[in-house]
Amino acid sequence: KWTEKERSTISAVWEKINIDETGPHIMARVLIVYPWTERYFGSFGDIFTVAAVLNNPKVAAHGKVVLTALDRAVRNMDDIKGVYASLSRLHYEKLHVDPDSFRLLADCITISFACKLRSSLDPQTQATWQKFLSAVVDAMSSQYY
Ligand code: ZNH
Repeated sequence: KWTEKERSTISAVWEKINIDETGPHIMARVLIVYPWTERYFGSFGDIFTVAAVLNNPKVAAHGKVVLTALDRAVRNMDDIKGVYASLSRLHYEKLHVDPDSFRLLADCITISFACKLRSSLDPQTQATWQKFLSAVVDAMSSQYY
C-alpha cells in the first residue's frame, strides 16, 4: 500500500516532531478552532476560554496521549486498522465521539506540524503526510456502525 518513498517521507516528518512539545499544541488547537469539541472533555475542568485551554494541564497531557497513539501508527504503517481497532471501538461505544471530529483533529495535526517544520513540509511532503493521516482517520472510524 505504501511506496518506499512514502514510508521514508512519513518517518522523516514524524522524526522531527517532539510529542511533549507538539502534543499540547494540537489538542489546544482543536478545542480553540472547533470549540464544540469541548463537549467530550467534561472531566477536564475549565476549557471555556482560549487562555483556559492553553493553560489546562489535562489538555496538554491528552495531546501527548494522542500523539503517542499516532506513534504506533507510524511504526505499524501496514496495519493501521489493526492498531486502532480497539481505540475506534472505545471512541464509538464509550466516548461517543463524532467521527467527523477525527478529520478536524487530523487538520490540526497537519497545521501544528507545519508551524514546526516550516519549509521542510513542502507540498509533496504534505500530500504524503495527509494520506497517512487519512488512513489514521479511516482506522479510527472503522468500528463505527
Ligand atoms: Zn481520543 C481518549 C487516541 C481523536 C476524544 N483518545 C483517547 C485515548 C487515546 C486516544 C489513546 C486514551 C484511551 C485510553 O485511556 O484507553 N483520539 C485518539 C486518536 C485520535 C483521537 C489516535 C485521532 C487521530 N479523541 C479524538 C477526538 C476526540 C477524542 C477527535 C474528540 C473531539 N479521546 C477523546 C476523549 C477521551 C479520549 C474524550 C477520554 C479522555 C479522558 O482522559 O477522559
